[in-house]
Amino acid sequence: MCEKCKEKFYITTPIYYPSDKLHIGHTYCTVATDAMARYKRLTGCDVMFLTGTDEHGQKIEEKAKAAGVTPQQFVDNIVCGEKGILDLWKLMNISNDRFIRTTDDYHVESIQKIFKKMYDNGDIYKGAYKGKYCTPCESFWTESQLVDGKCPDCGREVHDAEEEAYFFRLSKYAQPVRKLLTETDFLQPKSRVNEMVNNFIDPGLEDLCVSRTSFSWGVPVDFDPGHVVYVWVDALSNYITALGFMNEKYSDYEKYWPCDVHFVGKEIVRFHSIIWPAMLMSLGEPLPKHVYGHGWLVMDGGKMSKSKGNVVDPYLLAEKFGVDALRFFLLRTFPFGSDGNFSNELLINTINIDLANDLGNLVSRTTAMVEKYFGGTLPEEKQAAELDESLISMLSTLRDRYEAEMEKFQFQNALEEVFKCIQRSNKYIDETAPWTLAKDMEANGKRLAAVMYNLLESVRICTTLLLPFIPASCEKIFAQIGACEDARTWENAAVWGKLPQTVTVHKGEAVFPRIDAAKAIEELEAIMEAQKKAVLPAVEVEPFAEESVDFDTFCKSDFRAVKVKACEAVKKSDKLLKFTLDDGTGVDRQILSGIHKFYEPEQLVGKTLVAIVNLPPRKMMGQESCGMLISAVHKEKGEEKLHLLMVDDAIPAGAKMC
Ligand code: ME8
Repeated sequence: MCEKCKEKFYITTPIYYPSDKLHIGHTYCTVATDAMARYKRLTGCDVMFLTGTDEHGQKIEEKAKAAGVTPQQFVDNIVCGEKGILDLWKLMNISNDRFIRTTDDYHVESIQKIFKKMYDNGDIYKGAYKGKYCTPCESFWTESQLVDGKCPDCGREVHDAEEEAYFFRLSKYAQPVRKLLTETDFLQPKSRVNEMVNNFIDPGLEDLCVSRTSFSWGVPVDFDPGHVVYVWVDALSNYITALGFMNEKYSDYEKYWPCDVHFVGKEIVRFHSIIWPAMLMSLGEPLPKHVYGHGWLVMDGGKMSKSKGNVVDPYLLAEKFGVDALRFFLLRTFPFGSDGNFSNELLINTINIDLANDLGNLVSRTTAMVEKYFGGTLPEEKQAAELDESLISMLSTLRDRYEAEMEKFQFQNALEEVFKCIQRSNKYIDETAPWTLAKDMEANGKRLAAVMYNLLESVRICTTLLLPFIPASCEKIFAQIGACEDARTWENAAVWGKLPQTVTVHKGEAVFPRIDAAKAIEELEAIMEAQKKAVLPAVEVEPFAEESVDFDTFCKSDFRAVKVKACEAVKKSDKLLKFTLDDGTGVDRQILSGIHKFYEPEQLVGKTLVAIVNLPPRKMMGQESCGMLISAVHKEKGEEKLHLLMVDDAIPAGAKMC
């Protein structure tokens, strides 16, 4: 087909905030988009795959200030620096055709023109904004949208904010957008439609504040200095500015717009399915065909986030298990539309079961047998048998079943279809028992050659369909089974018999070696625990009590200096130490304290401590405790720390603390 006649396919990921290093959750969306783009290229489409970075906003401005650099230096480092976003996409073998940064000059120029066009057509007007603002999310919220008084997206504190601002007449587009969501398949999966309509459109769509004056790191509104364009107007427009909309840098807008699908995480579906179509309606431009809101990768039930210390580093996993294994795991394990709970066990099991056992074994057994029984090259003459038919028919129709799932963005199901065929092929080895046939080559040589050929054909078809997911590994497999270019095409994935009859195999290294699960999990857990600790605050103290206590009540507590005469561990207890104390009364006082984790008894003998002595006596492990020793407690890197309050030894036993 000539280049011009090729079907166009335009697909995007969200543009990422370069505020922190990206984690495996971010990688998920980009890998899915890459698989889709590679699949469409395989089918013969002319694909435009766009990704990029969303570099403006208050959060970046604040982070740069805290780091003592300019915002531009700050984002340059996260985008282009070592192990930055560009490096990560290179590592993950992401095949994007274009990369946009919202700080690129051509994008800035387009944004100013887009803003002006909507202002000129009356959809943007000047007003004053009062509301609740969440700084990390850069979002204004109305009182009714808050959840327990906090930001509905991230759950953090919001604050009152008021500023002169421009507004976009989002309310004007409520009905057309509602129609788009409810009467077309624009927003997928379908389950996300109700959420948008019930939570955002039907309660009343308010006009949207689209400029800010409280910070300056953004695209300036060129006709009103002091205002910068709201970061979401700036960010969403990337999908058209990157094609050359209202700029001279590119000229692909006519060719690729409207977009076939925007892949986005579920928390930003609101921006893509309500604000974005409304903006395009205002600009008089065509709407994207689909927005697909995928689920989150969660860990221990919560979204991964750096502040929770539960992020998983894609560099670490790719280094340990290989890029393809990681790409495969992400799309094979979780249905794209739902949340998926990440765990190291799941990752390693998926690699071991699907890649090492099923696929890896099929390839290595097949190539090893062709080498062993035929010196690597199959003979021309073969003998078919009825047993082959079910395998051949399952493999010849695989492409259609796979295609149906890929067209719905159901990666997990598409891979399931492929792996059913791989499992079927492994079963075919057991059914045909080549090692038995090989015992009498004269009688069974032709039959054995047919069995081997069928296995190689199965591998070829499955590998072609795995190309979008594990491209580098597929190349290795093709080389091992001797598949030439022609045998690797989409067309031939639905045609049986495309490997030459006298194909030569080249058995190589195992493409997916088996992982020692217990060892790998132990190593990963140790690394992740260390990472978790590294993000915890160095020192954490208890929040101060909010309730005040009146002076008389406070004075009722009798704090005294006490001297440690003896100290020993309580038998059968890991925690308790028993203190014999001189409290100045002439009668020894016994106090038990659960601090053995922090002190050995011999460290404490002779010390002057502080105890509260008028608490009612308590029994612990059958022994009486008359009072409580006072300690300072805090956490360091999440670990509890305790220091007994020790005072000057010159203070006599029994002295009152007041
Ligand atoms: O939202 N699992 O950028 P972002 C799955 N700049 N996906 C996840 C995830 C997880 N644990 N964590 C993040 C933005 N993501 C905006 C987009 S588009 C015009 C502007 C996904 O860097 C998230 O859902 O915070 C989103 O789709 C993408 O990563 C980028 O997130």
